Amino acid sequence: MIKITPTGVAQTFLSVRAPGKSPCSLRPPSMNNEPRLERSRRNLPHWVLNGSCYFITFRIRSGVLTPEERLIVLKRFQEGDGHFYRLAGVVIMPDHVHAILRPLDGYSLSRILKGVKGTSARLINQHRGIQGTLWQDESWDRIVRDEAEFREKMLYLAHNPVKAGLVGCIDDYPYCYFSPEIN
Ligand code: NI
Repeated sequence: MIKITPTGVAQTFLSVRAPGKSPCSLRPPSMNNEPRLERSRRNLPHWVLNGSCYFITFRIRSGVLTPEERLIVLKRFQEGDGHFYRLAGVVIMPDHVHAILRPLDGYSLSRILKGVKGTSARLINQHRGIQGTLWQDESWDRIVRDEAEFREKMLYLAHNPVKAGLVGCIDDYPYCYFSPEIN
């Protein structure tokens, strides 16, 4: 297995682990049979083309999401992938969500966020048997300007559950997704 160094060259940039633990990557070795750097060069540029890729964050209004509720949010994000946006990565934390995505033609980021927040809130409210506002109205977003920033943000996503002490290795966190296109 390969671990991260500051240069990141020829490394799998999504390898994330807690300090002192053995390295791990996001995918089983069977999916990593192509040289990683080659894959990155071929697959990354279209993600960051024309300033069309966004790093987004939104937060729960109060309380936390149960594991089951985190799966509901994850599923909503994955269901929109290929229809309204291309999803590079998403991590559902107990009280907030980070995602990196590229809207498809004809879909604005605000419309996408409204959709994913609205539908996930409705499903979670149903699950809880309550009504009310789940997410904070505001979402935070920024354009991912280049490949370096894309890599940095993807790593940031993958580090979240490890940094929060929820798991020792991102592989062990079920409430996240990273596109197999990216390695
Ligand atoms: Ni976070």
